[in-house]
This record gives sequence, C-alpha cells and structure tokens, in this order.
Amino acid sequence: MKLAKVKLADGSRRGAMVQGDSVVLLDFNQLENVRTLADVLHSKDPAGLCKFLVETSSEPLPLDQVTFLAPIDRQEVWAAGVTYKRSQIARMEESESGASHYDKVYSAARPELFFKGTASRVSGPGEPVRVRKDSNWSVPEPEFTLVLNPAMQIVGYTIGNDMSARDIEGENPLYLPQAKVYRQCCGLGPVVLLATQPLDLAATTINVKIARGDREVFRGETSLAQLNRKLPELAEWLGKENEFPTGAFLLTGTGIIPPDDFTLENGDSVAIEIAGIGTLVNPVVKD
Ligand code: DO4
Ligand code: MG
Repeated sequence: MKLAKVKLADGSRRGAMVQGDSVVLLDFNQLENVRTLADVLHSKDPAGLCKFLVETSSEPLPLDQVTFLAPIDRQEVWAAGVTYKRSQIARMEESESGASHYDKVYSAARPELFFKGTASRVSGPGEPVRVRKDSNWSVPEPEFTLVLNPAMQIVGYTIGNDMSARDIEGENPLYLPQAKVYRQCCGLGPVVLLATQPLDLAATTINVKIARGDREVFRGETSLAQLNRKLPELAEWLGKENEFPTGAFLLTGTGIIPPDDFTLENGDSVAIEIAGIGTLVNPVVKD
C-alpha cells in the first residue's frame, strides 16, 4: 500500500492512498488521535487504519488532479553514508585529508550517520532542491529511504535525494554539516510504500536521470543488492542512545555518483526512480 500527502485543487492538504492511477482521500477527522500521515504511519496497523479512514463521500481522484507533497510531518531526517563501494571510492578521491576515514567507515561495525535536516529543509515532488551558492561542485544523491516510527521500526520506504556539496565536504570532513544541511537540501517523496512485504533487494533498483534543458547530462543505476549494510542494522544504529518521539526518515546512502567533472547547474532537473515506489522529480536551483 502506498500513502501520500497531497494538495487538492482548492488548496486543501490531505492524506491519501495511491491505488494505480488514482488517489483515494483519507479522512483524518474520524479519530481524535489521527490528524497527520505520521499518526497513521506510527500506528500499530497503518494499512488497516488507512482502510478505516477512507473518505467514502469522495470519488477517487486521477493522479493529475492532485499535487504530491513531501510525505513528512514533524519527523527528523537523518542519513547514512559510505554504504556502497561507489561512495567509498568517490569520497576517498574527493578528500585528501579524509580518505582514510571514508575507507575505514565502509567496513567498520558502526556506520556513518548524520543529521540531514528538519521538515522545513525538505522539498517535495516538483519543488526545488538547492545547490549552495558557495559550492562549485554539487551532486544529487539518490537514496532508498526508511520511514521509522518512534520505536525505530521500519514502517515504510520512500525516495530521498541527499543533495551534497562535494567540494565543501572534500575540503575538510569537518565541513560535512555545511555540505549536507542547508535550505532545500533534501528531496523526499512522492509516496511512502508501507513495509508490509519483504523487500527483494536485487529487484529494488535505483535510477537517476539528470536533464539540462532537453539534454540528458547524466544517468546512473544501482540496486539495494549493492548496499553494504542491512536496512534494520542502520535503523538500529540510529536508535542507539537516541529518541525520536516524532519518528524519523533515514536515507540509506548513495550508490550512484556522477563523474568528477559533473556538477549540477541552476535549472537542471533530477529524476530518481526506485522500483516499487515511484519517481521523485525536482528542479535544481542555485541563486
Ligand atoms: O561522508 C560523506 C557522506 C556520504 C553520503 O552521503 C553517502 O554515501 O550517501
Ligand atoms: Mg548521501
């Protein structure tokens, strides 16, 4: 089951279930303790609750009659790093001083985890993601993303874009928070796929296409089979000695990195497709 937050033609924002080519609205006024998509995701039985919340007075809407919003409420956004071989190699090449750190963290028991942002820094489908003005080498990082409830259980999956300033990160590993966390630094959406079925890692492919005008300037592909960590292991490390009363999103790292002479430009468009979830498209701004 796929859940979303959508905006309707009259400007109202609603929770919804996506079924094929249509969107079924949910009525969040039926239960006192369910007001947001996060309340549904954090409930004991999100799928059962959604069926109960279906707004029977509305007809399903065609997908093109709604605008998909980032599926986040008050959760924190975190990210894992250097979880694919491709990322380990790229980081070691970009950073003279940090190379050994990236080398070691790839195989260390403790993964790299960093704070990526708050809902205020997240862009939904179609909203701009940003390249910092003080960066001349920035890339999108297409990442399979876990939706975690306050008990740190994986309740769903979505698509994440961990926008990254490679020059700032490469200059000094201590600049990582500035390379990673700034306004519009993260894309999320378009839907949350409930984690009710076991994942087929090899079939969960992650594709990115970057367009500049009508030209495709980069495309890449990987799959979860290339991920060097187990998904529950990443969630468990995030939850150690920490509390997430409003839940969390955890981006699980990138396995796709464009060549070193590639940087995003103002006006580019980034499309990330993950099999079984959908496609997250964002325009890029640098202004
Ligand atoms: O250590 C740098 C960040 C790594 C990262 O974001 C990734 O591998 O996806
Ligand atoms: Mg990343």
